This record gives sequence, C-alpha cells and structure tokens, in this order.
Amino acid sequence: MIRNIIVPRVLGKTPEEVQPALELFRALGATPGRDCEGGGAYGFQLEAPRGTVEFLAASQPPVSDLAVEVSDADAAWDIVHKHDVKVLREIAESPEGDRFFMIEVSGLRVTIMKYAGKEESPGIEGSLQAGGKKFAIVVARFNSFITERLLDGALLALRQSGVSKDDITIVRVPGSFEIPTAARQLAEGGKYDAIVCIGCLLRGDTAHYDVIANEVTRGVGQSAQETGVPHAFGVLTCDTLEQAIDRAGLKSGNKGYEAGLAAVEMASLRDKVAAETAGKR
Ligand code: DLZ
Repeated sequence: MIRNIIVPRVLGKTPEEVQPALELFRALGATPGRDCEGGGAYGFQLEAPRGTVEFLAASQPPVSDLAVEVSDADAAWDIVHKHDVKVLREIAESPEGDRFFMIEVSGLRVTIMKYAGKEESPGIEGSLQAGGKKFAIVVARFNSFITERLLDGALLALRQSGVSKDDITIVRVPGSFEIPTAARQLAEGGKYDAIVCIGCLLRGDTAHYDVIANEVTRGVGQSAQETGVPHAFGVLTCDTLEQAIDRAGLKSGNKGYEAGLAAVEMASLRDKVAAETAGKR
C-alpha cells in the first residue's frame, strides 16, 4: 500500500532561504523530485535511493533534525565545506566504527554518516570529485538570458567538484542546433574528460521545435557514443519562457548545475570502468 513517505520541513519563508540546503543535498547526490507551489508556500522534493523512517521511544529529542547515510563520509565532508553550512560536529568515528559529522544548513541540523560494516552493494559508481580533470562547456547564445544562467550553474557544479578554472573551456555557438557539431569536435580532440552541452529551445518561439529538439538530442547522444567521451545534456526544451526561467535557477533548481554534476560523475565513472575492464580481453 505505502509507496513513499514524505516528511515536510519548513526551512524558511522564501525559496531563497531553502536554496543552501537544496544545493548541498544535490551536491551530495540527491535527485530533484516534484516541485509544488500553493497558498504562498513552495515545496522542493529531493529523492534518495532509499529512505527510512525511524520512530523513537526516548526521553530526549534527537540531536539532529535529519540523518543522511552516505557511501563515503570523508568525501561528503569535503563536499559540505564548499557550501554555506555551519559545522556542529567535526568528522569522527564512533566506538562501533561509524564515521559521522554534524552540520547546520538553512537552519536544519543534519547528521551525515557512513555505517561501519555496511558494505556497498556491489557496483561501480562515479564520484563527484573531479580535481585535475578537464571539461568543455558548449553553450548556445540563442535565448542567452536563460543559457547564461545555466552556464553559471554548470560552472558552480564543476568548481564545487574541485575542477580548476584553468581546466574549463567555454565554447559559444549560435544556437542549440550547432551544439552537437562543436561538442563532437571537442570530444574528438581527446583533451576533455567530459563535455557539458547547454542550450534552450522554446516551443512557442521555434518553428520546427520538435525537429530541432530531436536533432540536438540525437547529435549529442551520438557524439557521446561514438567518441566515448561523456556528454551531459543541459539543453532545456520548454513550452514557455516561464518554464525555462524556473529550470534556470529558480523554482526547479538549475539544470545547468545538474548537467555539470552529471559530467563530473560520468567522467569519474568512465575512468573507473576503464580501470575495471583493462586487460580483461
Ligand atoms: C532559429 C532558432 C529558433 C527559431 N529558435 C531557437 C531556440 O529556441 N533555441 C535555440 O537554441 N536556437 C534557436 N534557433 C537557432 C538555431 O538553433 C540555429 O542556431 C540556427 O537555425 C542557425 O543554424
């Protein structure tokens, strides 16, 4: 019967007050879920691979408002330092071997921990650490009011993942239609660990919108598959300008930021898969 349990928390009166928590949780790997708005309130859902509700029988309230289990507490500790958080407890190990720390973000006290002895399910996963890696961002000038915001989001994601400014190349193209050509040339050059593609197609303003949207999606996918270089897709396809504004940094997060994180994760995953499969033939 139960499909999902959602626990709402008020973190502020405006979406801006909620942003620090949203950005931190996204950087830690939470997936943006459904956003809603009504009666002057805004809801921003975040999804994790698993969720647990713990009912307590205790004489004291818990020390934190929320507990987050991660796969690597030390990597999470590095990530929180790039965000607007207050450290309430430094990273430490419990007598049982759990590794944990406590922070406050948007007024929410959060314990972040990795349980001892709880090994990851077998599998290879990319990390969000990209120090030393090189990225190219192809950004369309058409609808630059939107694409420049997406670009800011992508740059923030790369910088928060440890990418040096000098290791990021920004390439501007006239419109989304030109993105695959530039992305492919960059990928074939072999210099970049991943390419972030950024554009904005608006159905209302664009004749043959579906044809162009399909062509850009196909071209970027084909470039990724044929060169083996990860390409993150930060091209908005929206019915209206309002929808695009929402996805470029306001209510529904910033899709450029998400594309930046996807590029980082896929660049890392590519290395790990290459190391895993090397010499196995
Ligand atoms: C021509 C055009 C139109 C009408 N609309 C958009 C759009 O919504 N988003 C976008 O990124 N580009 C648009 N373009 C420009 C085309 O992508 C392309 O740059 C031109 O057709 C030149 O090849």
